[in-house]
Amino acid sequence: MEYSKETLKKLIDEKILRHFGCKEQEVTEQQIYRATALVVRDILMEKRSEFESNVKKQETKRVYYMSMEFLVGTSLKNNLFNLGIEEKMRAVVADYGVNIDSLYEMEPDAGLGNGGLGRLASCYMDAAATKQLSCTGFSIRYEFGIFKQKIVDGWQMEFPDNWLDMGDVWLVPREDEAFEVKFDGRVTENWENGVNRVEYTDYNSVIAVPYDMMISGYDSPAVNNLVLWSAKSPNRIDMDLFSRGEYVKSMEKNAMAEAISKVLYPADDHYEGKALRLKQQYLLVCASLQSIMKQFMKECGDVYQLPDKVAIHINDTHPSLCVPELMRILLDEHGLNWDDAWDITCKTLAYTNHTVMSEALERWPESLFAEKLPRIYQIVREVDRRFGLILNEHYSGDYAKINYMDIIANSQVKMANLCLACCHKVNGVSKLHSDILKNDVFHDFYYIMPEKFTNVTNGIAHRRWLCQANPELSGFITELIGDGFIRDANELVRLLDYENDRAVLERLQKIKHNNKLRLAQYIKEHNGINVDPDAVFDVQVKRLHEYKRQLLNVLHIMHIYNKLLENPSADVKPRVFIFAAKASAGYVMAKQIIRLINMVAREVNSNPLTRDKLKVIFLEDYRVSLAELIIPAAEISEQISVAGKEASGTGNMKLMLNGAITCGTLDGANVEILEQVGKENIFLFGMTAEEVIKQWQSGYSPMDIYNSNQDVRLVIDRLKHGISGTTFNDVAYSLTQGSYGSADSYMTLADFDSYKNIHEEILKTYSDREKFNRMSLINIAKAGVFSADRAIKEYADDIWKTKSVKW
Ligand code: 26Q
Repeated sequence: MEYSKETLKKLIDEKILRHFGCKEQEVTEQQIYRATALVVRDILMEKRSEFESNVKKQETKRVYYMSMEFLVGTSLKNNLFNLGIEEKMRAVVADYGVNIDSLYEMEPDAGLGNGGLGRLASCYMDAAATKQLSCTGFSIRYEFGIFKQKIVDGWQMEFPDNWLDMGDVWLVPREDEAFEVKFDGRVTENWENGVNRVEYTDYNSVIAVPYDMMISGYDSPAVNNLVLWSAKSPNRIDMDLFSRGEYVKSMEKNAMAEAISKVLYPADDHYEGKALRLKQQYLLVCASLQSIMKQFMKECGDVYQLPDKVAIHINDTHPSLCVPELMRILLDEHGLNWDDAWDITCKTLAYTNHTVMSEALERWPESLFAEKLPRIYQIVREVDRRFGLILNEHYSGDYAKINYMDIIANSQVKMANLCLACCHKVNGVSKLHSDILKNDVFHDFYYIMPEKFTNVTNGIAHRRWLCQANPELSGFITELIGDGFIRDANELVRLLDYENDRAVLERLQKIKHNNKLRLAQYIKEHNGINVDPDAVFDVQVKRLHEYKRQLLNVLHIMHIYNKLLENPSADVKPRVFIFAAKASAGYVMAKQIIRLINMVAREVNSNPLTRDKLKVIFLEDYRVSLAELIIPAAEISEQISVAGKEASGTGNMKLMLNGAITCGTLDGANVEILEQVGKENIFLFGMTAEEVIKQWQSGYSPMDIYNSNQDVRLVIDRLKHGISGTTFNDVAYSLTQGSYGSADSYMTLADFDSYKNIHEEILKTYSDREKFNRMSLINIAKAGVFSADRAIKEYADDIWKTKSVKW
């Protein structure tokens, strides 16, 4: 259905009257925001019902994307854009005297994720809907998403993110589709006439209530659902306790049940065996699988056909309880034998790995697992026993290998091994990462089941990250090559026709300048600092982690500062180094690094000798909507992880698409960016993944670098002597001495010189603006392969074996 401006206006008027009982004259901006969102929601709902009936008619294979995180960001602009009614709606709200941009600013981010993995899930939902796939996302409706970050005296402080206050407009509660989820208790097995009857008693129940968030495709009839589960207590109060006068205690159980969906764990770097996290994971898996099976039984009814009709994707190991839970359903509820149940489970599930860092691989304490999920534990034990037999066949006598590959070993349940043993496909998220999985981390699995391993390089929602975040650039590209790139990002290569067109290159520079002005304005408002929009904007935005090496960036800035102090009148192009990053709340070193960046900023920005040539900005509370402001203004994209550690990176793709040039190591998807743009259009430095391993094995000694490299020594000594009155002895110690005998684990000092040199090269190149602009154009032109549309098609074709719904 087409919506005219008049219809939209009428619909909003109705909402205002019905929901707020007021007329146009009395309405507040916030009420207009809500009314507008509700009208958009109704439009989506109508489209969704149409799309669903086609999915049913065509018996399309359904995909379910299970993820503990979906970093949705804001929805109003995205939905209006995808529905093709943004301009109309702008005019409608203007009739109320409101600028639609101020409605956009009012909307809180749905911060239901930490970083890359969560944002990837959201980008994929967008692409799947655009590609007309039937794809349902499942996650948790955290009452509090990723914390709000404030910087106080250089320190990160965390505050709760009460997003539901305003963000709930996009959620449609479905109390009628709630499911029971059971924890704790005891399991007994009885063999009756050759049938194993499992009895589960003394358990504690939680009710999982779904909330639907609709996700529309761009210029597409498809509207899919992101289903978010909320935990509710089954009994409002415990009447036994209540009647005994224990009023407060009677409420306690409620609170315990409802705590499950209270808050997102803000760690994305290391895994912690917390009972509440295990319960969150089981809530997601158990409720989602019940919902999937209910739909499937209604539409098909033959469990043996499950793998033909349903694909379930496990986004990292966080939802890996899908393996034993689907087994449980098939065994205990459908009465299948083990072999058939296992066959169906393996063929239905696929798993994406997002990390090679061993501290991030999930391992649950066996006792906790057995206590919280007794039936699931029994099933995992049996999977482990049978997998052990296979391992014995292949690696008989090699106890170290078998121990490493076992699902249960040393009183731990290893979730990645469980996924590898079961899922029919396992993929890494960039070519390099997938190679490392095959050749190193999971080599012994690859050896016995090579057919499972595959690669799908990550992708990003280019419509959000280019068309919506950078409308001026997007508009200019449309002038040059038409608007076909919005649907098919590969069309961006046609920009190469303008590679030597002076006017085009200058216009690109002008657009970048405007975006820099917009960011400079924000910096002025939030940090109280004036930055020169003609300076080079050098950007590192991502979660804070040692392996991502924000420390290398800030040490190098300290070095530039030293050089400037030696020669304050040097004729160098001014630079602004921009950081934004949240650290996991318990990650002490990460927080120290944030403090260091802020203290360096304080000193550098206030020194009259240097402040016109060098500025350092730390923008607090990095989130999707802030990324949408920073990325279009970036000229240099810092992707400087130690090679071999960053599985892919997706910020690198977003920055490239907006014309920033990558300054990076050969890590993750940077390798594929190089492949696209060629070595003349990227600033590469540092050791390769292989060199990192070699150097590590041959005994890496950062102290030797400290002793022999004066630039390094000056910077590290400065950490010890203090910056803006604060010393950073722990940071200096970890770089040179290190605890547990591992100094500079991420080889920051080893790559220092190479990093310093590449930055000199960057400055040289920037002084030839035409050359730099051409590099920028080439980066935009070659970013098409990094669209999530490409990635999602690979998942659909190679892993899920599903097709677009025809229209
Ligand atoms: C695990 C257990 C307990 C609590 C938290 C976690 C947890 C949560 C989130 C562990 C890891 C994460 C997130 C990881 C992540 O974002 N990885 C990134 O995924 C991106 C998408 O594939 C890649 O581009 C990045 O390279 C990778 O670091």
